[in-house]
Amino acid sequence: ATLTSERGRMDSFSSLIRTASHEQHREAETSTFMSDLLGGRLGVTAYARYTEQLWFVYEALESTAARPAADPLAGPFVRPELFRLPALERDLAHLRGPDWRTGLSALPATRAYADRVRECAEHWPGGYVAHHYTRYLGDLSGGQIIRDRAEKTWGFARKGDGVRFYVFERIANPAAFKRGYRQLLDGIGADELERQRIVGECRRAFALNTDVLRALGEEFPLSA
Ligand code: VER
Repeated sequence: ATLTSERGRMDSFSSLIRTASHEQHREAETSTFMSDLLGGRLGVTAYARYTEQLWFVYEALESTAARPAADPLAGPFVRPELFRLPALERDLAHLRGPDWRTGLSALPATRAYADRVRECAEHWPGGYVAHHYTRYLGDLSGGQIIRDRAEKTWGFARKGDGVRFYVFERIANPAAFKRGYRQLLDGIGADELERQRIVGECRRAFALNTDVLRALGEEFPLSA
């Protein structure tokens, strides 16, 4: 019985997704831009530019959410307490001033990422779940490390304007939330083939993130 339950846990869909994107997680985490950001080597302009790219991604995830929310497979994942767009907009107003919307621009890599998210939101609930997982579970985990670094590097108030994106005010216990989220993944109403397709879309989501980080790295090279 122990063996079976062990195996059951190892083979769970949430573990599968996590393992499948492990290599790419390392790649994103150790990208030049992220390393420089976490190393405190970038100016606040680079951080603002990064936050701006996130706005396009979350705009795509959240302005389209009504459709996946009404879908039996994706619906349970769509939770208003996760929504990041209002927090991002407050951060941008702080970083860029009240006119932040003027001159907001997506890098080509960001445009491609947002387009793919929107495509999934419209046509493929399973794909939407893959993008949802890749962003929100990451924000609830490593996002906290980025927040801490940003507060220290650029002097934002703790959990205040500038880093509100990383603060989930309506999620009191992130660890418990993540456990619940993984249970949702494990119970997802998708057959084996669809599960594989979702894992594939997760890999694609990571690749799209890495593309954005690479483009940002090119825009903000450290002066030698
Ligand atoms: Fe990750 N992340 N991450 N991350 N992450 C964790 C979990 C996690 C971390 C740290 C951590 C990304 O970048 C970072 C993602 C997705 C992503 C920890 C746990 C750091 C320090 C960085 C960057 C510096 C990026 C760019 C992504 C993808 C967009 C996911 C999906 C998860 C949840 C894994 C799971 O299933 O538990 C400490």
